[in-house]
Amino acid sequence: MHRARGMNALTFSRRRFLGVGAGTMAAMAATQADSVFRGYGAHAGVHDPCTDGRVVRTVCELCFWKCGIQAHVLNNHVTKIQGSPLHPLSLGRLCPRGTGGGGLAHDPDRLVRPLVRVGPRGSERFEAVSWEVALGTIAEKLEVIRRRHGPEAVAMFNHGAGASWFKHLFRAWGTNNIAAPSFAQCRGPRDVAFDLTFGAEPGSPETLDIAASDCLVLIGSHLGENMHNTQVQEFADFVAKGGDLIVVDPRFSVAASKARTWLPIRPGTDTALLLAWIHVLITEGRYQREYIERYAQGFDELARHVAPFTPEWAAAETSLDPELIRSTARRMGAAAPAALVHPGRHATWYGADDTQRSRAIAILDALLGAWGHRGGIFVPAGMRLAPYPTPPYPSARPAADRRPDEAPFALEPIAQGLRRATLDSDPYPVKAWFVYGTNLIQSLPQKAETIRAIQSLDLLVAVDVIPAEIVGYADVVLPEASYLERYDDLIGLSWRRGAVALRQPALPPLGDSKPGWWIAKKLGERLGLGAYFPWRDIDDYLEERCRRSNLDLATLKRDGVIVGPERASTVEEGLALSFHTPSAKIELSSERLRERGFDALPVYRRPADPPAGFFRLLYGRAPAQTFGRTANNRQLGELTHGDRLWLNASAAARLGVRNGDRVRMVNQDGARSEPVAVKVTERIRADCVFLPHGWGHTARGLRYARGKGVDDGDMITRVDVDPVMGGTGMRGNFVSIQREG
Ligand SMILES: Nc1nc2c(c(=O)[nH]1)N[C@H]1C(S)=C(S)[C@@H](COP(=O)(O)OP(=O)(O)OC[C@H]3O[C@@H](n4cnc5c(=O)[nH]c(N)nc54)[C@H](O)[C@@H]3O)O[C@H]1N2
Ligand SMILES: Nc1nc2c(c(=O)[nH]1)N[C@H]1C(S)=C(S)[C@@H](COP(=O)(O)OP(=O)(O)OC[C@H]3O[C@@H](n4cnc5c(=O)[nH]c(N)nc54)[C@H](O)[C@@H]3O)O[C@H]1N2
Ligand code: SF4
Ligand SMILES: [Mo]
Repeated sequence: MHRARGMNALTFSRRRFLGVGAGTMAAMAATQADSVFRGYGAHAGVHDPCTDGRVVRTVCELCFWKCGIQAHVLNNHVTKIQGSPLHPLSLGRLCPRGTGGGGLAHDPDRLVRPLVRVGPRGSERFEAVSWEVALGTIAEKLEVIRRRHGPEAVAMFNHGAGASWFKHLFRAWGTNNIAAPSFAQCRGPRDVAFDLTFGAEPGSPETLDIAASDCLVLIGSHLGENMHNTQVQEFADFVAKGGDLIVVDPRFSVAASKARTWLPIRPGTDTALLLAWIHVLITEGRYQREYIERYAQGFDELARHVAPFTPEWAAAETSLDPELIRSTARRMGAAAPAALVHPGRHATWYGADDTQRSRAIAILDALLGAWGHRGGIFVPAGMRLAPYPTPPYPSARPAADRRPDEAPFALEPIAQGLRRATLDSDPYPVKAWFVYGTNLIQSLPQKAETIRAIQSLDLLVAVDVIPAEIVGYADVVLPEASYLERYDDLIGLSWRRGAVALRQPALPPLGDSKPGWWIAKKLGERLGLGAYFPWRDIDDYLEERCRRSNLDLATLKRDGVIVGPERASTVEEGLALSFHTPSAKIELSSERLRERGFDALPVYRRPADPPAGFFRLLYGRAPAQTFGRTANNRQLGELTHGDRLWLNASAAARLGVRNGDRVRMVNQDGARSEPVAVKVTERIRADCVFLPHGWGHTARGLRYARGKGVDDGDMITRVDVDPVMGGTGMRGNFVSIQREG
């Protein structure tokens, strides 16, 4: 029955999604007239066959940006999803992924029953069980682990808004081993660098005043392929008004195609370019002198440090024209303080110098006066959200992810460090993984290590919505209701004005899937942690939190969001700047780094060149996909059937490879990929290839995605770890291209 619901919705909504012709629409309206138009009073005068008038305002979870959406519901199907006009992150519009949420809710491959493993780990052989049995099994095994090794022997991995219930559960249980690949495999270096420099992170969502900027510099950030909705909307406004766009990318990205200047940099040499830009701004006196004198420390040391880094020096490293390096710096200086070097997001590129490269970006932004100025980085406001009172968490040993002195500036536990501790029990054993909403097999580099660690566990639990690769290794699988079928905790937003949003169900949970809040509470009660879950149900929880936070739950349910009062977020609006660093200033030169034995100012280190016959493997995003999590989504999958490997046209000619040919990659360690189709293009340098991440699924249950494209992770056998914060640089892998057949 549940399958049937999925299939119906699928065929119906897919036609909608692709935009059916008027004739088909009329035919469908005729056959569905009764159910569609009866009771359609809510939008009098507008006949929209996608809905019976029920529109639920809630929050997207097709990625982690948390846009407000309006889900249109017809006969228990989500037929259309639009951007909520009330939500500050969507402003009535969505990215392509967000519109395809129905393809997840109605995915015929959804997990709909709790499962217990019956074959060896990884065999994907399970037996369906009741929630009683599934939760009982987990609780029993966790208790044994606690008795033998202590509560810290449990690690929790997570991603997404729904993880909050489980973070609460495991803090109450007594472990600090809670990590997300979105730190050490993503934004960690950037967050640490901005924190060291400005005493604050650029935030998620990044608080960038893109639309108001006069000059925007994108280093790698491939907006338009990276589809973070609000940024892309502001970027479109910026381009439309003729803003000066400078894009640094070895690939002619979508963003590069909108730029006044594209700088096709030699991969891995960005720090050299950044140092030269700093050099030009300082030696030509084009930085924001008053701002720096007032707010920054370490300027003289910085000026001395960059003196040798002329554009000519950087040209030799980056392969860019020195005059272009000089003129682009002058353009930034002329637009400042309405000039912005995007801090980036996925910053774990080359490992050793990732935090330092991000530091160079932060320093450049400081010289431009970007922090706190209109057209730069605005200072966000939040909204006060009172917690539902629960007992304090027990004290727990420090996380097992790092040895003494390792990655001293990590702001969160590092995911691959927990994997390492699982394998060597140093400083103490890790025996169970509880995995919520992260497909560790694809998102942690060095897949073989991940599988080895998993095979050594006493317990692996996966909470997911579809049978992703990680699910196939779990001992117990807990099917969560999709984001369109559940309440989650209140979602606070720090933005130009603070806001609080509500995720609420548009549909009942599919099959026997359950919302995360319910799963965490039931498991908590079995583990003797009932005092940490004193709410009767989600209504009780939300009502109490809203009451304590002075928010009206009925308004939240109606609008999906409550936006806070106007407040100054830039100097131009009257904001007084303050910096939460030890010196209370912007730290151009970082004493904190120096004290721990790191360079106080960014130093450029030349990356290794690809050996003869090899290309550097670069990876990134495709507009209609989120990592691997949307590959099985029939609506979004219609748009990208797997993805192609970008190869430079002259390199392709040399190799005798034509557009569309299938090739295999073989990396420097001999790892061989499955066959992948080639996109032969002038849009990438000849020393690298590019692959969108998120394909190459192997899980049997992903009937639609399985076997499409290849996983960049299969070629990432080497990582270079950032000594400052433990990020895994994943772009130090080289591949040769071998023709198939
Ligand atoms: N559609 C879609 N959008 C997404 C996501 C998604 O899954 N799908 N995920 C979101 C998440 S979590 C993140 S972290 C972001 C990631 O997206 P971003 O942070 O914008 O991009 P990166 O992954 O850092 O970099 C990818 C780009 O860097 C270029 N590049 C590679 N090597 C170098 C180099 O050495 N120097 C320079 N200058 N450029 C280089 C690549 O050609 C590519 O264009 O995207 C977000 N947006
Ligand atoms: N090789 C390589 N590795 C990378 C990257 C790369 O580009 N290449 N990118 C890195 C980056 S930037 C990031 S942020 C990380 C992201 O990596 P992850 O955090 O692993 O993110 P996803 O791939 O989106 O995995 C999400 C999992 O959550 C499940 N899921 C989706 N919705 C729900 C839900 O509502 N509830 C539950 N319980 N589960 C749900 C999906 O089915 C999927 O199994 O990966 C990093 N690792
Ligand atoms: S950026 Fe797209 S996928 Fe991400 S939350 Fe917004 S609409 Fe959803
Ligand atoms: Mo990310």
